[in-house]
Amino acid sequence: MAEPITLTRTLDDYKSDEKPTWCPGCGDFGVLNALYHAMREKNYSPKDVVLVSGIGCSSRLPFFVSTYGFHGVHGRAMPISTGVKVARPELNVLVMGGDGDAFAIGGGHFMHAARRNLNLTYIIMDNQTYGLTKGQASPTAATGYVTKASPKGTIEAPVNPLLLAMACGASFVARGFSGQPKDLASLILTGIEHTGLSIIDVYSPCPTFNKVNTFKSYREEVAPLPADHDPTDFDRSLGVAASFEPRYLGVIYQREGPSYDQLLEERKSGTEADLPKVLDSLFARFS
Ligand SMILES: Cc1ncc(C[n+]2csc(CCOP(=O)(O)OP(=O)(O)O)c2C)c(N)n1
Ligand code: SF4
Ligand SMILES: [Mg+2]
Repeated sequence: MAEPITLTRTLDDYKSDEKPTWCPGCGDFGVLNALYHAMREKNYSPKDVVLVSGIGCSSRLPFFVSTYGFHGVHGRAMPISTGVKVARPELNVLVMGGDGDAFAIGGGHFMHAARRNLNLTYIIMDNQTYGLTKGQASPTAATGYVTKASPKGTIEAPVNPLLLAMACGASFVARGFSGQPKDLASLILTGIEHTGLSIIDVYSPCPTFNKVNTFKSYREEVAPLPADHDPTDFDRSLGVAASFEPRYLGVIYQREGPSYDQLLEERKSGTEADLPKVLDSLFARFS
């Protein structure tokens, strides 16, 4: 039996000196709190954690945490975290950002991250809008979403992040809600403990710009997973992921298997002896 972890840290150990700059009532506060709790539950030393984000209101999150952080480029949280994890696999790397960051400008990276299966936790604060740039429609915005840039409402269908992740080969696909931060903390913890990429799409309302998808509307629409849900059953999990009445919360799909970093370690051990030869040939080519 695993030794129980003795918690030696408090939540304050994970808080930076920067006070969150989000609007009052922003859903991202709930995600931040859930993250503090999950890290404390793991008893992480802040120096062993790296939070990587893109650009957006949600991507500011690393500022408010006392760990290492990398506030990157819009849509590029995944390439940056891939580099960090491959270079320093012993670090706990969590990736975060918005729905625009993940599924619009970062959409191509999302697909490859899902199939690559690095041992990372990706928390998407999905407010179904571009919060930072004043509320345009994001890829998850509902059809008909009215903004200053789409005064007659959008005519596109939204992407379903869970189905997208599953189609791209993700090994852990979950949905959370920032209005239920306790459940969200345990979902993040489960994601951290998963071997491989855990993708957690979190409903995190933007009360300033999105007047459609609110704490109230989500509360009416979400539901816990059916009692007999089996997250290892891919086919049935697809149906659960596709449902909008209700929108299920929890681990929708999970499969076991080696992560990219594990496979890379195996590969490295076989080729280490060749490394000087490879370097010599590179120097010869570029000198
Ligand atoms: C290359 C590039 N294109 C566009 C922008 C403008 N921009 C900044 S944040 C953002 C969208 C943010 O939306 P989301 O990722 O959903 O984050 P949120 O603010 O909603 O948390 C856009 C389009 C940018 N900073 N860089
Ligand atoms: S604009 Fe929206 S997403 Fe951005 S901080 Fe304000 S409430 Fe949050
Ligand atoms: Mg957004």
